Amino acid sequence: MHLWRGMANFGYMKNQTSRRNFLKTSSIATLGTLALLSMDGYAFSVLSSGQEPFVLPPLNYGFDALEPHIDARTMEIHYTKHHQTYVNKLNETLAANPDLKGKTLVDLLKNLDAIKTPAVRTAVRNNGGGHWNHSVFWSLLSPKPGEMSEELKGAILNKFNNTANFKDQFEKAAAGVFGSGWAWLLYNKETKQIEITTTANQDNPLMDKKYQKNYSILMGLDVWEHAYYLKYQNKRADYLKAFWNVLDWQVVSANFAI
Ligand code: MN3
Repeated sequence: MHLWRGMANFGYMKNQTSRRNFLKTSSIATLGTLALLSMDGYAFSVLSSGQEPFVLPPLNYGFDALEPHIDARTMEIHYTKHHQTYVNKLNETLAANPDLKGKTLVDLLKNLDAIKTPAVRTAVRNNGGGHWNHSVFWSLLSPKPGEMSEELKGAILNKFNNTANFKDQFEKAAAGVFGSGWAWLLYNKETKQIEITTTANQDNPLMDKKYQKNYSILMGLDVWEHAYYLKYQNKRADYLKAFWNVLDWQVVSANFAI
C-alpha cells in the first residue's frame, strides 16, 4: 500500500467540490488496488467511476521523489500545469455540452464517434485523452519501484526472449513517435501476446476500436517534449533509458493480472 506522500501538493485544491472529489478518489485508490487500466472499465476504479467535474488524481510521491531520473521542476509543471489544463478544458467542454454529462471518462473516450460536433469531439479527445493518459502515467511511476510478476515476465520472455530486448523494442517504438505522443504496452488476452503500440498527441488505445475488446493496457509512456525537455533537452533516448529506473513493475503487473 502506498502512502500518500503527495498530499502536501494538494494545498492549491481550494474549492469544496474539488476537495470532496479528491477525497472520494483517494479513498477509492487507497483500497489498495493499483490495477487501473482494464479496457472493460471494471477495474479502472479511479477514473471509470469518476464523472465531471474531473479532478487531478493524487500523486503517491512528491515532485522531487523521482530525481534524478525525472526532475522535480518537470514533475511540478507537468502535473500542476499540463495535466491540470487538460482537466480544466475537459470540464469546460462538458459543462458547455450537457448531453455529455454523467458519462465516465472511459465511456467518453471509447465512444468519441458518438459526439457529433467535430470541435466538441476534438476537445474531448485531446483533453479527455490528456487526463486519462497522464493519470495512467503517474500511477506507473515510483521512487521505489516494485518487481515484475512471474506471469508478466513469462509473457514478456515469450514475445521478446529477454527483458533487454523488450526494453530495446519499447524504446525504439517510443523514440519513433514523430512529434508528440505516447508509447503503450498492451496485452492481447485472446492471443496471449504482449504488444507495443504508439499513438499521436493525447490519443490512446481506448479510442481505437481494435483495442476495445480483449486487450488490457499495461502501461503508457509520455514522449511529449514537455515530459523531458527541461532535463534532457532534445535527447529523448536518454529520457527513455531513465524511465526504466522509476517504472513500478508491480503496477504494470497488476494491470496485466486483470
Ligand atoms: Mn504530458
